[in-house]
Amino acid sequence: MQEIFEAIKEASKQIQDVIELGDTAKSENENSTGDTQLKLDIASDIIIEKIFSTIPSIKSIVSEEREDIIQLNDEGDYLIAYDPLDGSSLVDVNLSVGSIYGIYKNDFSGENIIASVYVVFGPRVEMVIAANNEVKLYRLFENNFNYIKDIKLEKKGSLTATGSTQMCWSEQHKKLINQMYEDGYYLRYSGGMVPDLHQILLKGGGLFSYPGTTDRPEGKLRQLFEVFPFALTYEFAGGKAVNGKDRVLEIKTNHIHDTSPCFFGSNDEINRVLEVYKENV
Ligand code: P6P
Repeated sequence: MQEIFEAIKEASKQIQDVIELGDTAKSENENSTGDTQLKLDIASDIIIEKIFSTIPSIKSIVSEEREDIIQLNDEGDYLIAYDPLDGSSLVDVNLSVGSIYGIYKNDFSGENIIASVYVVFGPRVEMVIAANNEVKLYRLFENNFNYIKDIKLEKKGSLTATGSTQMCWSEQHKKLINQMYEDGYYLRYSGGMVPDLHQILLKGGGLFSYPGTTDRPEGKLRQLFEVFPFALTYEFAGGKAVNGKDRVLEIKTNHIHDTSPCFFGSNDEINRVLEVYKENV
């Protein structure tokens, strides 16, 4: 699997260059979930596919930007689902964006994800690899990704980040978030899941939530290349990831672009979610 991590490092250096070029113009296309594709999205996707197609151990890939699975090597061992540049529209306002990769064996399902990688393109470029029950942080400096430290979540955190708008939240979610504000949690939400989840991991913990909402009852974030990779990362860091009731990595995927309500966090915060969400408010 090391060759996959090296391939992601190389792709990330090229994506950083594309971001600096800053062509965030809209393309004429929409992706399979109806999001308008920016030229940045398409350029990043092409960079990743080109590099992955040189790695014999990769059997097939799924991209947020493509409708179908792309077969690469029949003899390959690994399946990779990725979001080439999540939150790309934030480049327009100079906020951090990121790439997300889920590495699977046998099939694209929560129970078969074995590793995940995400890359944050911000004031610095940082990469986090979750594998073998460990989460390791690397930072790009002078063209090398240097190991910085292992990441571990505290039992209880202080930050909360929650998506969508209060107008679209369920009564349970309103109760959960209002309780957290009353209990002194700090709201830290940029609209980019990669930097938002990275901040909670590095700043001692808390809760990131993108719940089922009145306009998106099944949630907004995609299972294979957004939800499952971060679920694995948070679990390997000592936290948990649920959909409001069940462990995220045990939910069933019917289509490669399926979404799921998702809550990632430290143990105490996830226990809050489970408590509130089991009530009929
Ligand atoms: P909302 C970005 O478009 C994204 O997919 C995630 O990165 C982010 O967490 C979410 O959508 C933001 O959604 O509805 O809060 O603007």
